[in-house]
Amino acid sequence: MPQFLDTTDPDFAARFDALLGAKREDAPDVDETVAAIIADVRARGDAAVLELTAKFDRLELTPETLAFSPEEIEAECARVSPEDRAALELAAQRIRAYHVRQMPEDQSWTDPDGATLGWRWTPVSAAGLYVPGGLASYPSSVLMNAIPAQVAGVKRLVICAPTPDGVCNPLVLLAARLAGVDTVYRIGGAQAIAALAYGTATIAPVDKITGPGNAFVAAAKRRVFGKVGIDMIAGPSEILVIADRNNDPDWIAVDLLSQAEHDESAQSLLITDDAAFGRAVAAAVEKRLETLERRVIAGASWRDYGAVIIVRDLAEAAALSDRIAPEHLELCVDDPDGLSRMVTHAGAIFLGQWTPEAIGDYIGGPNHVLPTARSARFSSGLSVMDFLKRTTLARMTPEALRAIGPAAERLAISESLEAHGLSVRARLERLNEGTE
Ligand code: HSO
Ligand code: ZN
Repeated sequence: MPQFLDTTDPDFAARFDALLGAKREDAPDVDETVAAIIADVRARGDAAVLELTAKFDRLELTPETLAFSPEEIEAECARVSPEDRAALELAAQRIRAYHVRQMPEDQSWTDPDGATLGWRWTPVSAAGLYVPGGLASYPSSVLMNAIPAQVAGVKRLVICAPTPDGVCNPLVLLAARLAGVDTVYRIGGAQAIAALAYGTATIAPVDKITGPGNAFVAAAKRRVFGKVGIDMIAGPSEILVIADRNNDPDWIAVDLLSQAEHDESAQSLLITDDAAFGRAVAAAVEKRLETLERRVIAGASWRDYGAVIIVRDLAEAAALSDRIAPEHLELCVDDPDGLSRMVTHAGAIFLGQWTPEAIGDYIGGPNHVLPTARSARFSSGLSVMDFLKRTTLARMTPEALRAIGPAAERLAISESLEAHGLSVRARLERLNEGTE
């Protein structure tokens, strides 16, 4: 059973704080190992990558077989059933249509002083997407990472996906192909991140690395940040459902379990203004847990980190939601739009009882790479913007320099940066000579 909290309980504030502060991720300290792996890849390049892949993934590769060949990709994609292929294609199409709208526009204007100013967006030249092996090798995540990069116009898009014992997921390769990925390397772990960041004889370096991974991958991404850009370090999944009594408790139960089943450290929370409904949902979760394939994982998450919170009204629910700043927020209430306007901090909002969060994980269109661990207070989900950078533009005319240059000179003097001031003064003097 999860925790039950009630905002009228005298100890509510303390218990809510404890819930927010609970340390869910017990990431092992692998930083030293990762530092050594990165140093090894930097020093020995392909040889280190091949050795580490043989050691960790039990896979003997050569520089020639590091990447899947076009024929191998073709053969793997042919193994995908027509039904799976159609679903993946629909997902790719919907995710692309959503992300195309995110493309920001360049701007340019001339201000009253005569200065022409603006900015221009350009894509990073190359991006590397990490796709974990094993349980968390999600084709949907390939689409969610690669399509924004493709829409942004990234020229070279590669994937690193470990294939322990040589086993790969054909849907991952199909998703990569649908999203315009150029090359898929069958390598993983910190060695893959190091190869992407620093390059080897076979793997050209990239400028930006995105995608989820285990503790080694996360530590490696942290370490190469600065040499390359990274997206974020994603924590375990979270869902907060705000539901009134006009819902089927079983629907809400499976929504809560949909994120609990990701990870024992995932967190599923229910806020409701009806205590009896809250108890009914908790009972429905227990019932579903009897048969759910991932009952061990989902059960542990629900028991250790799940909670049902009873509030007086929906305004109270919105205020608590903002303190939680959940990755996913489901609003199963009569007026989801109204409630949504009362909420500021959430990675993604799902409005109304016909919008289970799983729609967002796969097919809705918005990205499923979202801020976790309350970071929705200051950050957003993955987008086209993550693969773009902005260059500012400024052009002065003689009149514009005459108008605003003296203030620049003044400020340069105040900072004791003489050459700064002189670079403006030299031009202003020419103008004062009247030759321009
Ligand atoms: N809900 C996860 C993403 C995902 N779900 C992938 C299914 N597949 C992110 O929090
Ligand atoms: Zn999910």
